[in-house]
Amino acid sequence: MFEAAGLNERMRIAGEVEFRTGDQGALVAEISNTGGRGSVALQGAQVLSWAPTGQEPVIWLSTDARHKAGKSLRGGAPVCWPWFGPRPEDPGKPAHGFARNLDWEPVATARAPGGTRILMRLVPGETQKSIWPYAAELTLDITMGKSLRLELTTTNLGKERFELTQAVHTYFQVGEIEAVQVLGLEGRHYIDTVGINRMRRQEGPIRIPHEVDRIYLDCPGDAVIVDQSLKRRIRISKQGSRSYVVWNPWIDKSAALGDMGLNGYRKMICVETTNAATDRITVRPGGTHSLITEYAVEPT
Ligand code: TA6
Repeated sequence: MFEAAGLNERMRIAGEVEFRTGDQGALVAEISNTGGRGSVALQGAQVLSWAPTGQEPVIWLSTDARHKAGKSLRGGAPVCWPWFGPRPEDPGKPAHGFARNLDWEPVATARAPGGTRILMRLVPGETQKSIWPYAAELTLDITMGKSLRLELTTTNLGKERFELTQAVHTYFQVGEIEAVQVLGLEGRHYIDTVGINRMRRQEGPIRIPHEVDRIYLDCPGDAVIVDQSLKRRIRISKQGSRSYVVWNPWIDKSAALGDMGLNGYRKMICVETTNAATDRITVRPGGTHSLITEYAVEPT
């Protein structure tokens, strides 16, 4: 659908944005500026990497990640849309919707105060409408530099309102999972989806001593990943979302997934900015909804 040469003719920024086939075989926009560097795949508009200057990578990507058309790479920041998790009406459909498996259109690139900006766009076609019968446009406005800002905007182009659940399903790199805590969700209720779904209440910071797969509810504020091993904190701020998902597959689920790399689970944690479970969004005809999340590294 898109070729690097044509994209570079229209949107290359010398020394800052270059489209090429990346290390995993995916067509990516490579971004580099004084604040940081990274890459975004056209498939799924998936951020595959991001490292602020002078920092270890903040986004984790599996060592097993290899591009395959129609399948999201393990890691990065996949966009789950227009549903999060299994499709309630039809669990047989792909989990996490179809947006992450499709090629998005790069619309624009630009230098920006926060770094480099790239706008990507997806308009679901007839195939998608056969399983999700609505007219919509989805854009991801990415600003990458010292921080990483992702703005996911849905526009309802049709005559019927529709409901959304969605996520920016980001995999964060950590030094050693057992030296990690997540702050900001203390006292919140969550749906524990490991085994049978159960509602629980978060007592103190989140730690990861086993498989964790939780949807935290009524939490519009920041979350902070405290990594004692890499001696850094990753602050996650957001707008347009009242829920988070915290996930680590641990050993058995990693083996079942088969693409987490050797002990990959020890080097990652997903803290996903979501509209999930009861945090559902309704978009009326002509209306829009934006899910915004921003990541910044702080010293511990
Ligand atoms: O966000 C957590 C989760 O829903 C887990 O249950 C697990 O399925 C994970 O997403 C990865 O899903 P994927 O479809 O990318 O393998």
